[in-house]
Order: sequence, then structure tokens, then C-alpha cells
Amino acid sequence: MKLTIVEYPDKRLKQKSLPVEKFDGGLHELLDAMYDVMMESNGIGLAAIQVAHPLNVLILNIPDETGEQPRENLIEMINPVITAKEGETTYQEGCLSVPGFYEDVNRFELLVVNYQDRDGNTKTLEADGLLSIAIQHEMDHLNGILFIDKLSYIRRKKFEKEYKKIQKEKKTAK
Ligand code: QAP
Ligand code: CO
Repeated sequence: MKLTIVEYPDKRLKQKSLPVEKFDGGLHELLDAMYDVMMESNGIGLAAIQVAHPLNVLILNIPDETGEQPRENLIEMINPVITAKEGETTYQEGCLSVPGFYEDVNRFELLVVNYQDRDGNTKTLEADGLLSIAIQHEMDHLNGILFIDKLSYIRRKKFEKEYKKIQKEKKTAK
């Protein structure tokens, strides 16, 4: 399976994803293909809707202190649910579906998340730092929400202007 990333303003990114019911080979194939496209694109997180599969599936591979992303650090979350959240933090986020634009977003600092792994086993994870931010960013995708949807009116306007410019530059570079 070869996947391509769906980019804003594609309406598919506004779709709500559905729960995974079958933990079968099809799911494993999707997860493996998501990993490949995320690493090829220099990403740290990806939701299935970003590759046109509206399922409650996300993957995360947060760089370590040396900036490496070894495959054993990969986290695959199926049907994630936040069961506790605490504190506040701000981080300059980006998104593979909004290439070239970065802006500060407010998030919870700490999370507890329940989810299933690729075999349907139930897991619990306590997350802080960049992992916590990335989980919240990717779980927003499952609800059809992009980080640019969380910006103030003024910053959203700034985004629309800058993104148009980025798109124009891409066209002339082709
Ligand atoms: C979501 O984002 C995230 O614009 C994952 O040109 C972001 O992997 C989680 C990327 C911030 C936590 C904090 C973006 C790559 C990758 C771009 C990404 C680009 C190339 C974004
Ligand atoms: Co994103």
C-alpha cells in the first residue's frame, strides 16, 4: 500500500473518523504504510485521515534527545480516549497536511490516554512534553480538527495569507 498525504484545504480533513473494529491484516498494512509515508515526509505524528482513511488510528514517533527516531520508539494508537488531562502548555506546531506553516497552539500539559494496539490489546499511557502535545494534535485529526482551527481570528487570517503565498511558490517551483 502506497499512501499520499492529503493537504489543506482538502475537505476530507474535516471528516470525523470511525472506530476500528477489526484488528486484522488490513489494519497492519495501513499502519506500516503510514509509518513509511510519515518517515519519508520527516513527520513525528500522523493520523489515518491524513492518508484518506477515516479511522481512529494514529502513529507517533517523537525524536529522542539526539534527534533520532528509532523505529522501536514508534507508538501506534487505535481508538484512543483521553481519560485525564492537566495543566497548560504552548508549542509551535506544524502538520504534514499544512506544509510550511507553523504557529503556537495551546494544549494540556499532561494526559492519560487509553487506546488499543494493533492486536486490539488495551493500553494506558501517561504522556507529558512533546508526546502529550503530539497525541492531542493527532486526536484532533480524528475529530476533523486541524491545528489552524485552534488559532485566534487574527492568526487564522495570517495563516490564510501565508498559506496562499506558500501554495503560489510551490506552483512556480514545479
Ligand atoms: C504533529 O507534525 C505535531 O510543515 C506532527 O514542511 C506537530 O509531523 C505534533 C512537517 C507539533 C507535535 C508538535 C510539517 C514536515 C511535520 C511541515 C508533523 C513540513 C514538513 C509535521
Ligand atoms: Co497534523
